[in-house]
Amino acid sequence: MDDLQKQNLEKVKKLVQSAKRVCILTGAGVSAESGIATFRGYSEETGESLWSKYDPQQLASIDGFLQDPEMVWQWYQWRREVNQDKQPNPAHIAIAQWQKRAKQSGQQDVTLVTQNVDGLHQKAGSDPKQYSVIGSLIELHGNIWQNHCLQCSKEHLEDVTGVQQVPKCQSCGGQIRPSVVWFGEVLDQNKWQAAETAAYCCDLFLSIGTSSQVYPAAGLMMLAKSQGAKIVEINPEPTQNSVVDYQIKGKAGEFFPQIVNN
Ligand code: BV8
Ligand code: ZN
Repeated sequence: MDDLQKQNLEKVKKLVQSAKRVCILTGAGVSAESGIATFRGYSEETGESLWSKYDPQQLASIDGFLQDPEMVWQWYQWRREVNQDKQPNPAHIAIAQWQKRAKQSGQQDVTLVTQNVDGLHQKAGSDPKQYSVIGSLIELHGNIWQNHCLQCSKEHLEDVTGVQQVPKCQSCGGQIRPSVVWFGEVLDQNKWQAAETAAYCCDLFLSIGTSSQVYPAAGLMMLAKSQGAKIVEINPEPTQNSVVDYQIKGKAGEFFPQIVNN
């Protein structure tokens, strides 16, 4: 690690200790060391990213599902199958432990906003709240382990392991779909408002493992900056975000525990 990186790391450790309100935004990169494929860019652990092999408009959009429900359903069933045994890595665990310490001490608010749908933050102990209270986990893009009816939105609680046909809703006969936010769909307004509040009110914004290309999540960093927050990015491939104050060029699982466990 070069001297600038070492200096950045020391400065970020101090920021973490002195911050009052922290907003953490994570993306697929925080789960790469758990063996879950990212969407863009390259990850040592999982090689080629999903969007280099599949078309997101076909497989992660509402239009794609309406066009070919079976194909989209089966792609999500494949993703659930390959990811069902994946475990949280040191980054997920360090975030969850920091949140717990902060809640116990009452000295800091640490709110976690994730774009990830893999459920690993929750598995690591971060606490999802549909309608966030400060210090919890906000799953902006939903959760791949949950399903609901496209027509009446009723939750579908049946176990769908191995189900290859699109299940039918028991209430209205509609189509069951994964409870994730697809391209072209609006985010849950309560979650989005909670995420905006966390970014707006924080004095430290940590962007971890995201390519910052998907909106509106990618706009949270700018919102935090506009209110004077310090911006830290942890990513082996630094993004073009010009508002980043401290760039930690490295893996989340390697660097994040060093930053918060001191
Ligand atoms: C919406 C589904 C209102 C779940 C996903 C404004 C401007 C431009 C475009 C838009 C805009 N507003 C809306 C849009 C359209 C669109 C959009 O943003 N398009 C982009 C691509 C231009 N947004 C939407 O449609 C959103 N809806 O805004 O509603 C509306 C409605 C209609 C019309 C207009 C507006 C909905 C967005 C949600 C889409 N759903 N997924 C699923 O199947 O997973 S997006 C998908 O990308 C995932 O959710 C993912 O989380 C998300 C973001 O990707 P990242 O998490 O950043 O992951 P990525 O692979 O890209 O990057 C990983 C990074 O990790 C890399 O940088 C890599 O270097 C790094 N890394 C690798 N290893 C490590 C690491 N980092 C640390 N440690 C490591 N070890
Ligand atoms: Zn229904």
